[in-house]
Amino acid sequence: MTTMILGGAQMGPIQQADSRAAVVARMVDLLRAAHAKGVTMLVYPELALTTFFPRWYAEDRAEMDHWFETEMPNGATAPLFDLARDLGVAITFGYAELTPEGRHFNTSILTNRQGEIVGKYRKVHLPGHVELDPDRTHQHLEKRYFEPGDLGFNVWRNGGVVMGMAICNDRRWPETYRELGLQGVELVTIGYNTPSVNSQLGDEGLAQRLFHSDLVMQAGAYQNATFVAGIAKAGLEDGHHLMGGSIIVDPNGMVIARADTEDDELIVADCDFALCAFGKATVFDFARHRRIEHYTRTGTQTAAIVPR
Ligand code: CDT
Repeated sequence: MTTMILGGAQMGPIQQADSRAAVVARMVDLLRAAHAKGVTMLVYPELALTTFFPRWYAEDRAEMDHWFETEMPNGATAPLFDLARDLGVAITFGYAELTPEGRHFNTSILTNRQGEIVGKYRKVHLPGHVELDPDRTHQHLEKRYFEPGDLGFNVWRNGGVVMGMAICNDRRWPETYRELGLQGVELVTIGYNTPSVNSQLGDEGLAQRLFHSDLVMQAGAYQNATFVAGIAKAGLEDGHHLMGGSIIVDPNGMVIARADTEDDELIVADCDFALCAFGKATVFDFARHRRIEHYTRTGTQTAAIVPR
């Protein structure tokens, strides 16, 4: 059975003025620290190379194109890919992707331990809004700058483990985990940038936002008998606070590693993927217990239809 030392590379804030080279240097430091602890799979946050730019409004969307990568790897990220290959550490991280056709996605990639990209995911559940919203305390314009991912939820066998990716807001949706669970996922990696304040509910409070983050990932892990690594970009970024709370969750839904800072911080967990097999063969043996004849709404209906 496969075991793996899994690392989560939480990242502190990235300011608008920070160069890609400076950010990649921090990622390289985290990678070296992870390797020193025996990590062979390292998870970085969503939009790991830049500030969380969707908080800024630009009337002309093209003004934001400088935050996007047109190829991956590229000159700026080459040192990270090179070191990951040399150390034999598989990595996953998020970035803004601008395709040759001019399409914009919130993307993450997965490499194998040879430093080759083996998987790509484009964020499906884009939160926020399209137009400037003066009623919010801050903007969250992902729906303005990205289109919904077009690749769906896929898994890849990587280092003997069935891995799938999701990005930030995806973690709040049970459909994310179940789509991956139905492909036998054993590790779901999720990078996130979550503001500490709800722009539409100021008194919600950080404790409740952290609780919701834990809640959804622990439930997703348990209900699909999979490990989940949810890794934050945290701290005061361009005057806006992002929450931390990175965790690694086991297939029983238990948190087995947790970050306690809002800075660059490595968390590590020794994962025995045999743990996934028990849940997948018993209470969450989908083949025996799922009743798809009663699930048609889930795949065909978006909004709730409420009886009058
Ligand atoms: N990056 C991202 O998806 N953040 C969202 C914030 C939602 S508030 C509009 C999240 O779910 O954490």
